[in-house]
Amino acid sequence: MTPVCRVGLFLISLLFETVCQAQTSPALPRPSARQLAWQPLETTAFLHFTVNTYTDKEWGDGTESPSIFNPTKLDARQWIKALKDAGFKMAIITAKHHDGFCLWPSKMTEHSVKNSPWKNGKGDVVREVADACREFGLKFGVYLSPWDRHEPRYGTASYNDYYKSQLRELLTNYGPISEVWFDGAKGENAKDMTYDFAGYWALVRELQPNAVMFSDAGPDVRWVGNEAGNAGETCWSTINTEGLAPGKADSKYLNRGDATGKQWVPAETDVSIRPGWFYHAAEDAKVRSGKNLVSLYYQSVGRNSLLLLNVPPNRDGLFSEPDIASLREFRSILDETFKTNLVAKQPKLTDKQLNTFLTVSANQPLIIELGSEKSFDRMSIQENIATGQRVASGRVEYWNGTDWQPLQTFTTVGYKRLLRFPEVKSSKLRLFITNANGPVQLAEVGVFKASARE
Ligand code: FUL
Repeated sequence: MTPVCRVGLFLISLLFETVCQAQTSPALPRPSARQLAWQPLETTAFLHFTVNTYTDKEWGDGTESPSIFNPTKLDARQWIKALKDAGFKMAIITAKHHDGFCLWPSKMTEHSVKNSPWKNGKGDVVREVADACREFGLKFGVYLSPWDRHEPRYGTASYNDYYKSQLRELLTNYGPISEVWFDGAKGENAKDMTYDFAGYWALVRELQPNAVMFSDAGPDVRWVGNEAGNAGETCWSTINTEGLAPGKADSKYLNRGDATGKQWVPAETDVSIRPGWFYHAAEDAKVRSGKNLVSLYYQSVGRNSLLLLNVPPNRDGLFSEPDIASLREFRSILDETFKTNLVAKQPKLTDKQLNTFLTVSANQPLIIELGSEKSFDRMSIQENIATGQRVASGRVEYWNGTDWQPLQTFTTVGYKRLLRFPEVKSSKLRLFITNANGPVQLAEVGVFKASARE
């Protein structure tokens, strides 16, 4: 072929590709690189720890003396190892909760670990957690409460400078930060205060461009709308953020997302392993069981969300035994359930890669062969979300030897949809996408037999 022909052919194929793309891919919102890296973390942990751990409160009022903070056996390696063993991929520490007490020796205030008896005021909880995360290969994130009940500047414009200076300390002194959590909570009688969120967010982008930012409605990650561990059965990663702000968002809207949303802001499901967010000895017998945590996994990760499970360190500065036991059982059950994908190997659909996919149009049946008759009761479906989220509804059927039988219907898929149904025996299934925003990029399909401990 002459070079001219080759260039001609190249141009034609480029044109063809462009036309095809224009036809098959309406401009759907897509995740940014940082959101795309965040979504497959699946199980992440929250660490709520502050003076409340010693006062037995959930919200401190800012008058607590730093002298009460004394976690004499504090061992962040113990926390992070327990999380690592349970398959968690990130830990987020409450560097400062609403009481204003700082777990790191901030230069901006005296209200911090530096005036506590712990390590004679030389300790830094944030550093210990960041180091342990690095050692065990977890990502690390920080929670810095905008609502501050201790700082006298709160309620004046200069509080925004105070907050930004603290943010700068956290974002520059502790290595890579993967998530910054902006809590929208503010008590009813709190002083009036307009937060400079635009300024806070710009600072995070400048200092830690790979970090995702959480607040009720993004910019990168949104609240799931409840603290019970329930993502919507329908859960779009898209919403319209206009008019929404931290502390000002309709929780039902956040829970389900919006099929017509213009911004990609996936839901994060934050929930505690105990009734409270902070450690209370009286709740030692109320720790969620491993089985209960597995249900949370289905209700969050299995509904296109991410699980942010809070495990609060106790007064000694350690995870308590019941919490560690539940975490261990949680992972052991999940491992057993999802160990063997019963789908006969299909390049693209069972290679655990989201970027290799089958393109499926609405109502075009997809046969999923199991190779021989198998017993199963769980199914997993994933889209290639790098190019957006498309599935709005679908159904699955199984072959009973004579006929196709209904198995389950579902709505959104996105990153991952997990289906639970009573056990059936069959050699093949049939999947229909019944409604979608365009040709679906079906990335992964799994069929499983759940652990008897679920
Ligand atoms: C809420 C706070 O008020 C709780 O104390 C906790 O930190 C939770 C994760 O967010 O808004």
